[in-house]
Amino acid sequence: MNKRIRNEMLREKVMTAESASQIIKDGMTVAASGFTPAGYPKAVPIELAKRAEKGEKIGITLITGASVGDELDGVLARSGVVKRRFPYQTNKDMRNSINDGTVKFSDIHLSHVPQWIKYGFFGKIDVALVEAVAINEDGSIVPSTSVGCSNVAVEEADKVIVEINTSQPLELEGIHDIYNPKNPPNRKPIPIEKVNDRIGTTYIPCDMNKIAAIVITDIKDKTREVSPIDEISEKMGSNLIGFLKNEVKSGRLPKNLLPLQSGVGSVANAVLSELKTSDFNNLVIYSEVLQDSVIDLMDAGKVDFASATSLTISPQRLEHFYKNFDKYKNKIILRPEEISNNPEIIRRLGVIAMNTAIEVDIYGNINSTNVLGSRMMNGIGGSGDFARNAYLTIFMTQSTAKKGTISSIVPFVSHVDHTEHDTHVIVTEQGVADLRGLSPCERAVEIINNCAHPDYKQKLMEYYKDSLRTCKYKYTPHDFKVLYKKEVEKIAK
Ligand code: 0RQ
Repeated sequence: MNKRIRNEMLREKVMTAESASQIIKDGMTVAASGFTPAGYPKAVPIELAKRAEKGEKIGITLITGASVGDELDGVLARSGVVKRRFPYQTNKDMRNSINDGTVKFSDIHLSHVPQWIKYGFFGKIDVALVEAVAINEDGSIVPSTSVGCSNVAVEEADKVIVEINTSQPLELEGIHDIYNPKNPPNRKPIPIEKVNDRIGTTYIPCDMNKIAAIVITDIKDKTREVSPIDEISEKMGSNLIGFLKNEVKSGRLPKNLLPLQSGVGSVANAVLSELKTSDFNNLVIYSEVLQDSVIDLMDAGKVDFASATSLTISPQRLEHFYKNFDKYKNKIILRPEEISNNPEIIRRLGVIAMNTAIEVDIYGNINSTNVLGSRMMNGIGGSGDFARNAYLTIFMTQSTAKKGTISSIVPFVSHVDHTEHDTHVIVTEQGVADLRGLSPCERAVEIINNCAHPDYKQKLMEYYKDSLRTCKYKYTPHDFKVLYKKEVEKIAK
C-alpha cells in the first residue's frame, strides 16, 4: 500500500467505506469523479445507500464528470439519496427517477461543468469523492480511468474522500495531463496546438489537509459491453467513410483527416471500426471518451494518438488492454473535461465531430436527449461542446426507430439540443445529407431524399411541399396545425 499511499500521515486516514460515508451528511453537495462508466467511486456510495435504506434521512446533490456506473448512480437513485443531479447520466434507475420527477436533473454541456463548480453556480461543494490509483507524498492525487471534473471538485471541496482502487493498475500513472484554466479576466490561451501536447501535471493537486478519508477498494469499473456491429450501423459507418473520402478528394480535408471526436454507444463504435478497413492512416483522436474501437484502430496501426477525458474499455477487452498497456500508454492522454471538451481547442484543432441523434428534422435541428420530446434519455453530454465548435459537425441516426414504426427524420424535432446552425452533415443507413451552404428549403429536400427511410419519404415530402404551399413565409415553412396534431397522436400512442 506504500506504493499507492506515498505519505505516512495520510496512511492513517485509511478507513472503511462505511466510516468514510459518515462524512457525507443530509443536504450536502458531493462532486464525484467518473466519466462514461469509468473512474467513478464505488465503495462509499454503496455504504451511503445502506444508511438511507436503514431509515436515515439523507438527500444530496450529486455532480459527476458525466455518466457513472450502478455503484454510484444506481444505488443512490434506488435508495432515494440523490435529490439533484448534474450533468449527464445513463443509468436506468437514475433515468427513471428523473423522468418521474423524484430527482431534479439539469442537462449541462460537459465543458461548462468545471467552470460552474468554480463559479459556485451549484452552491458550495462539501465533499469531493474521487477514485484514484495513488496519492503522492504531497497529497496530490493520481486519477484512474477518467478525469472529468475531478480536479476542480478536489480544488473547490471542503473535504476530499479518496477511493484507492487496486483493480485499476498503477501503470495508469503518467497518462493524465491536468490543467486548470483560471477564471476570466485572468484566463490565458490554452496552449494545445496538437492532440498530443502536454500542458499540465500527471496528478491532481490537492491540499493534503483536505483529505478526510481514504478507502481501499477493488470494485471494477462496470463499463458497458459493446454490442456486435449490426448491418445498419455498418451501413452508416460506410456512408460516413465514403463522405470523408470525398472530402479528401475535394481537398477539404487532409489525407489523414483532422482530429476525430466520436460519441459513445454502438453506432459510434461501429463507425470508428469502419475506419479500420479504410485507406486512412496516421489518424488522431481529440474526443471525450475512448472506447474499444480506438484501441482496435491503434492495433491496426491506423491511429497514432488519442486524447480524451475517459477510457472506457469493455469487459471483453480490458485484459488485453492492460496486458499490452505499454504499447498504448504513450499514445493516450486523459485530460480534464474542461480541456477535452474546450471550445477554444476544438475550434483550433479543426475537430471532426460525429455524434448520434435521437431524431433529426427536415431543416437540420437535432434532438439528442428527449424521446418524444419529454422522456429524458441520457443528456446532451459533450455533443454540444463538439457540435458547436467543430470544423465539421456530423450527426448520425438510424432512419427509423422502434422497429421501423417511427421515422427518425421528422418535420420538426420534439426537443432541440443542436440547432440547424450547428449541423453540417447528417448520416443514416440510407445515405448522407451535406447541408453546408444550403438554405433551409434546400436542406429539407436533401435530408428527405438522402436520409429518410423509403417508408416515410413520401409523407415527409408531402408535409414539406404542403407547408411550402400553405405557409405565408417561405424560409422555414411549417404547417403547425398538421404538425401538432401528429405529435399529439404519436404521444397518445
Ligand atoms: O428507447 O430505451 O425505450 O429502447 O431512444 O435509442 O437506439 O438505443 O440509442 O444507444 O444509439 O443512443 C442519442 C441516446 C442514442 C445517445 C443517443 C429510442 C430508442 C431507445 C435510445 P428504449 P438507441 P443509442 C458522447 C457525446 C447524447 C449525448 C452525446 C446519446 C432510446 O447517442 O445519449 O452524444 N447522445 N454525447 O427506441 C422515438 C426516435 C427514437 C427513439 C431512438 N426517433 N423516436 N424514440 N429512440 N430514436 C458521450 C458523452 O458526452 C459522455
